[in-house]
Amino acid sequence: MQQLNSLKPYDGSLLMSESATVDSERELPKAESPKSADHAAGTVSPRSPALNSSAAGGANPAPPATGSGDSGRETRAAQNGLTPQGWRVTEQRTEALRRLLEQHQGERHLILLQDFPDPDALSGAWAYRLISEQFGITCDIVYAGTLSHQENIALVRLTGLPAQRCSGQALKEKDLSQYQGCVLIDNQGTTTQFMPLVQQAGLPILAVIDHHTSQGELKAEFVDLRPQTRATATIFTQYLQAGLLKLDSSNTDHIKCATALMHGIRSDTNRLMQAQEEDFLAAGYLSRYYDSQLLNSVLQASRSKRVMDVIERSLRNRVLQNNFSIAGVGYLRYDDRDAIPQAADFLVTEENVHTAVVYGIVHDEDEDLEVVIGSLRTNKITLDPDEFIKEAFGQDTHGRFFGGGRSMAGGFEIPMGFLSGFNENAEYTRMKWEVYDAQIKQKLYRLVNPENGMIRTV
Ligand SMILES: [Mn+2]
Repeated sequence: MQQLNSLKPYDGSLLMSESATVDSERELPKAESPKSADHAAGTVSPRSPALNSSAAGGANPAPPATGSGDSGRETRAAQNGLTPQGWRVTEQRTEALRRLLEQHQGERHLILLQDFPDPDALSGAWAYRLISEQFGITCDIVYAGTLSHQENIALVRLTGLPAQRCSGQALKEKDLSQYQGCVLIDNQGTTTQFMPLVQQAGLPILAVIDHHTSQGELKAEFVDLRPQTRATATIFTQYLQAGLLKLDSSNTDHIKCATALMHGIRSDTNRLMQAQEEDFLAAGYLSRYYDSQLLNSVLQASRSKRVMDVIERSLRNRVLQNNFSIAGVGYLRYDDRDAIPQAADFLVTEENVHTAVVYGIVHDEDEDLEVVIGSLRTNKITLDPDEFIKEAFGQDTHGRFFGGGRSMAGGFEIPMGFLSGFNENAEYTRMKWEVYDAQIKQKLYRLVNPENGMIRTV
């Protein structure tokens, strides 16, 4: 892998921002191949032996949800990469969701995504919306932050994915009384600024469909939490396979949604390199419907100049110490915050570097908001990003960590409190950055420096 790294020119076209680190050596050579995305897409071609059994279902793949015998169930379970028991659970949950939607026919629901929605969340929400339409339910998909990664922007633009940004003043003024309930997809309400408003308005949570570890008690009519599943898009694909919505190849919305789900699975499994059997088989099912050219266009989305500039700053400012590459990039706009994980993705490809940490101060002048955002990427199997970030930065006064956890992958976020806010004075702004830069470096060096024996490994 090191060899590949050192020989390979930078191929940045296919980096996913919030996909986690590579956790298995076996997977590395593929991961570093310049054409890895094509390879990954290739794994879902009908030639793949793993998918032949699934393809054998023929042109009418959606099995009836209920009322069939156990042998049929076993076949379908095998097709979905689940044990018969696992498939039964999926069928039961699909039925429970169907009942929920039946009970709420004709209503209007709000689908809440995390503030910085990724393809997994976006595609799952779209699938939910299409499923709900069959029950006369209207869904508005909203997020309170921004779409930052160029691939996510491309996904929404190219597929016409019906998600709306609702931030700042629009968020405060959002009329929630038009909704009868809300739905959380690929999150549990802890990563959306909408949650306090929803609670204030007394809007009931109807459904939570997510694959992150449980983040506390949730009062919802329907909960499908699967921490063992790699992507929410996989869960939704299984709902489709269980008959909740019959995909139709002549329906462009279905084709585009299948394409989005394929992208969702890919991006949450590090281009399928961390996919499990059920993810591959979900992708295999989608391969009958998705538009590979459209997916290719999404993946080819180019970076903005400002993102390129942040990557350049990370290169210029990086400090190498004990195979760690650490770079502060100064200030960047809120809309470009995804440049940070992308810069980290790039720095970790340098020879003799196993871990990269990139951070900067993200500011939103409209909102007068400033926050330190950072991202860690590692190829080191024994380094757990979650542990490392928790160890490096500790907790706030409420005992909350500044990052880590599966929902954050290798990300961290440090509020600036009293020092937050834009200042006209360039000298002041520079000083403020230098203080944060020095403080973060000091905390990281404490772990990076092996003399102290403090590198946390698992
Ligand atoms: Mn996800």
